[in-house]
Amino acid sequence: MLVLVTGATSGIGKSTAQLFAKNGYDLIITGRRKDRLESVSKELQATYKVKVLTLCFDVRNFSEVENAIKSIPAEFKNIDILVNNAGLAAGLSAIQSGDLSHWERMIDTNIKGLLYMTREVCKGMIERKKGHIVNIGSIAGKEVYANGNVYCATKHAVDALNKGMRIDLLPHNIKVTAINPGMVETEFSIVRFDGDEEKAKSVYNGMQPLKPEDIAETIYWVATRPAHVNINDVIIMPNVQASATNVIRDSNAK
Ligand code: NDP
Ligand code: 8X3
Repeated sequence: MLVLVTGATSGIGKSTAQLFAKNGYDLIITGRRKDRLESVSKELQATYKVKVLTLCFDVRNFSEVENAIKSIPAEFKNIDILVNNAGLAAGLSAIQSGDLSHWERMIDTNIKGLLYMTREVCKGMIERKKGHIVNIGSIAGKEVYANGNVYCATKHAVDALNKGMRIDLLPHNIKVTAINPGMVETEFSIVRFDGDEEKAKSVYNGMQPLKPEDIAETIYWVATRPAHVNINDVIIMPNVQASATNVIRDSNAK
């Protein structure tokens, strides 16, 4: 079995690649940071003796996506599972003061990148009449919170695309699932706050967020259900988080 994970250089994508490799799956891992891709690939091959192909490209650029998928050698062509994970939040501002470059980055990565990858990878799945696409949405795709406007809109788009894809790909025996996490401690908040590590850390002050491994386990679980079962949609939260903004924190935490 072969899994393609986008955004496997960090966080949820990296943990997902590790868990599938541990279970004997071959992998295609993608991201923009070549050095990180190579080191994840070396680790997976050495530890788990699986085959790993690295593809270094930006999901926002359709010709890069198209060329990367065309360049895949025969032994890696039959992708069984696509995990559309690459994504980000950039900034947290009221709509009237949003940074345009943040908006473009989120829309281009979270919506257009996911669409480009799906379009190119599902062609082979349709030919083989078999496949599974797992889209990483968010609690931000189910609810909207103050200053989250555009990020929430991109994840609401993922929610809609997840449903649309499932309908369109139904005649082709392709399963489609969305995993929608609450707070997960990865590089997500560091990216959101443009590299401000202190600010990023404070997001998780006095609470236990999810770990990327928790999401990897959920992705692995949905991908290993029997052929007649599809998990449509999962919302997974830290036990101290009831909704996007209702979080119980230890009052002694700094
Ligand atoms: P990380 O920042 O740790 O990982 C993001 C990954 O996406 C990296 O591997 C990065 O690789 C890749 N990526 C980002 N932009 C691009 C791009 N333009 N082209 C290719 N790859 C790209 O964050 P997470 O692991 O937390 O995020 C993974 C997904 O989970 C995202 O879709 C996020 O929205 C979602 N999510 C996260 C939550 C959280 O609280 N952490 C909660 C809910 C959903 P590189 O930089 O090398 O290109
Ligand atoms: C990430 C979770 O609540 O920061 O998608 O939007 S949240």
